[in-house]
Amino acid sequence: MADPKIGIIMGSTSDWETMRHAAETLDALGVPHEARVVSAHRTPQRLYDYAHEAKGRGLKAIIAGAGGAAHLPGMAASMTELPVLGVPIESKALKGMDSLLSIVQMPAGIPVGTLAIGKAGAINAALLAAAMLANGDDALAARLAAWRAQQTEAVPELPE
Ligand code: RP5
Repeated sequence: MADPKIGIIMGSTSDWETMRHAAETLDALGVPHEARVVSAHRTPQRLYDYAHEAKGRGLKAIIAGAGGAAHLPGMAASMTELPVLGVPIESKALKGMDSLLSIVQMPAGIPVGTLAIGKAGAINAALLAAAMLANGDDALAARLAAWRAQQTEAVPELPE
């Protein structure tokens, strides 16, 4: 995608099943984005380069998904001034509680905006990133409002 504004990174290809929901939500809102596999422990140099270059390449926020000992969002946040939104991936062993606590419990000084575990977190990270961009983009603000109105209209009054 040309001129991406949001970078979606994840620790493994196995995270894509969750993180694709962030990408699809940004697609629906017309927000240019990119997706990359960037592991804090398996590809540390790739993470270093990505985080250090992100702002200069024109990205406005990073969505980082990781599972288990999920240090990717915090490490990324330590190396960029861009806002970083963390998505805890639902791990097999601990159902994502490990990922959640690893991401949310950042010591004071380097923030990571932490979302819910799994698909809901991925979607909400995209919505939050879009809302940040919408502060300076009236057309995007209108698309975001329309997306929410459509969601409201799609909720039936009766359960069946
Ligand atoms: C983390 O380890 C990734 O974010 C992923 O959620 C988890 C497991 O990775 P794989 O073993 O499936 O590659 O780094």
